[in-house]
Amino acid sequence: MNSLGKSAVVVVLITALGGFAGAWIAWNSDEPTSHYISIKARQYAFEPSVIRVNRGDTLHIKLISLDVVHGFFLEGYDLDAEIFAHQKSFNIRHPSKGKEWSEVNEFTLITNRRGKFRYRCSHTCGSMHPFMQGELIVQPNTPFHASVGGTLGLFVGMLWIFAQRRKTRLFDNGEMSAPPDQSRRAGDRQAAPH
Ligand SMILES: [Cu+2]
Repeated sequence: MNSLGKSAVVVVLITALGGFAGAWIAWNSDEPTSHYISIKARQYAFEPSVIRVNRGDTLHIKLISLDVVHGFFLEGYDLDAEIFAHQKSFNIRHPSKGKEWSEVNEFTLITNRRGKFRYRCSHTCGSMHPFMQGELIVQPNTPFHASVGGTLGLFVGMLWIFAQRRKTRLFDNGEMSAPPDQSRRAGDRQAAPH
């Protein structure tokens, strides 16, 4: 392999290493944040209709209905709710654990699963009821950290190549001590007749 090929391999390795380091840091250090979210239900939408958080965050959720009885079923988190119009409290249950409702003013959810989870109205509330839905997006944070790590790695790799090139150039210009046979040839050239 020539020196250019070797340099390329080194840069790729360092970049990948930086990326992995960034991803590893992200994986182990999702800083948990608390979010206080009031979700308003009305015919036929949830407000907000998209909730974007990071994995490991704690969500304190209040559900409010502005008109009729609505439901709130969150995919992937085993949660269903029943929201009565203009009331502070609402009912929740965990479908996998039974049909009993419990009345609460707020519930807490830790976003331990990544991905997109739909929430939809689970109580028939009118003609457009099937379209009443929103989306909880739980982001991993990983791509950002990995790209920062990768960029840093690339930068270090470039510096390394630059240092290598510079060393080679100094040799070529004779500014650094060259091997003996080369200096002799340079001397011969200078001594040649004009
Ligand atoms: Cu509804």
